[in-house]
Amino acid sequence: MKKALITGITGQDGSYLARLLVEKGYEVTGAVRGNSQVKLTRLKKLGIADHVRLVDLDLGEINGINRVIRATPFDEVYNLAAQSFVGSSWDHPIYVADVNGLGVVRLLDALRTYAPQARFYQASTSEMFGRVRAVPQNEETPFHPRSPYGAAKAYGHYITVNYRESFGLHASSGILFNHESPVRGAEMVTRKITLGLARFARGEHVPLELGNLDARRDWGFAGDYVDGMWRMLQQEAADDYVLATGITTPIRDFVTFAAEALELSLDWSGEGTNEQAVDRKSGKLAVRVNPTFYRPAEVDLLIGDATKARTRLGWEPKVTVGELAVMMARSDYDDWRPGGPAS
Ligand code: NAP
Ligand code: G4F
Repeated sequence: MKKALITGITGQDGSYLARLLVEKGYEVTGAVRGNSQVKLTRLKKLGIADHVRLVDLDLGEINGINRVIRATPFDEVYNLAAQSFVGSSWDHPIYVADVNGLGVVRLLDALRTYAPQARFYQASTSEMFGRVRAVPQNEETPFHPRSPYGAAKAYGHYITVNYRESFGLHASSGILFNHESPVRGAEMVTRKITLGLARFARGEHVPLELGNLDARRDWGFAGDYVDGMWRMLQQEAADDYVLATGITTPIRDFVTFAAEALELSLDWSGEGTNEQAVDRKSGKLAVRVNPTFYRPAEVDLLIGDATKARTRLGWEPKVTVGELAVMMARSDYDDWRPGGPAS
């Protein structure tokens, strides 16, 4: 039985990856911060909470990392833990650098010292491309991060490559474009949209407030992307791979897809900060722009080229952005309870 460690197991990707590995017969250990406060909501929703062992580990604390790595001879270590919300990274830039950047080298150095045989996956991100230098973006595209989050993740990526080249670790970096699901963090735009519109469709007519509707993202389904992570660690040699769908969609269109899934018909008008959408049936304001959700620097366009992953890993994304919006909107509609949608 293979043994895997997943940091960030309480997050969206951690939960889906844990389910995949348990289904494949792995013994899964999940690293969590402070056992008394552990959020098991997602693991429970995916039916996996009772099938994983939890250990205490914070990426900011080297002693805990060393203890966990020394205690068990892991075959595979997936580093999914991070402060993952780009929007708040300007408020906590040093903490984000510590966890998302230095946290990676803490883990890599523990592996180098105590478990050089373990295979390592680093959760890198399309956010590193930032102000994109090429369209579409692939493994060769230079980075130009636009946020403290993206800058910290770029360090995490390069130090993963460096430990592979310096010490021969089997360390791979997955440059993943946005991937979503019904357990996506409520602060991310897709889930914010599906939660807000589900509430509206249930009759609570509170307008959904969003920022930049013109930004475009390459959105896939988290369940497909964790399969790509696993495939990377099954290769004989470690490497870096982009995972993406190759389709880019403006935020506004994701709103429309989710609205249609809930049988809402939106009438858009205005531009920039005056843009809004009214629900034709009720005549109520359903969506409006609030500039407080604009970012100090924006990533305007992401569209990935996953040719390398397709050809070398045999990886294919299966869920389209339209299907994703339907899946998420219906889930939030079904889970909605009076007084507020489930988060
Ligand atoms: P998520 O839902 O926000 O999960 C993040 C996880 O990291 C949570 O389990 C969180 O634990 C944990 N964590 C945060 N700070 C930590 C610390 N100091 N020490 C240990 N654990 C800590 O994120 P996700 O969407 O699953 O993404 C997983 C990873 O992929 C992240 O590294 C993210 O940056 C990266 N990524 C995500 C996407 C995407 O579109 N989803 C794309 C590219 C890359 P708590 O539950 O205690 O908060
Ligand atoms: O959903 P978002 O917050 O995701 P973002 O910034 O692309 O980051 C996500 O994907 C990255 C991969 O590229 C991950 F590395 C990262 O951890 C995270 O999972 O925002 C998407 C877009 C942005 O352009 C933002 O300005 O949506 C725009 N947006 C417009 N209104 C909004 C809102 N974003 C949020 N969160 N909230 C809004 O009201």
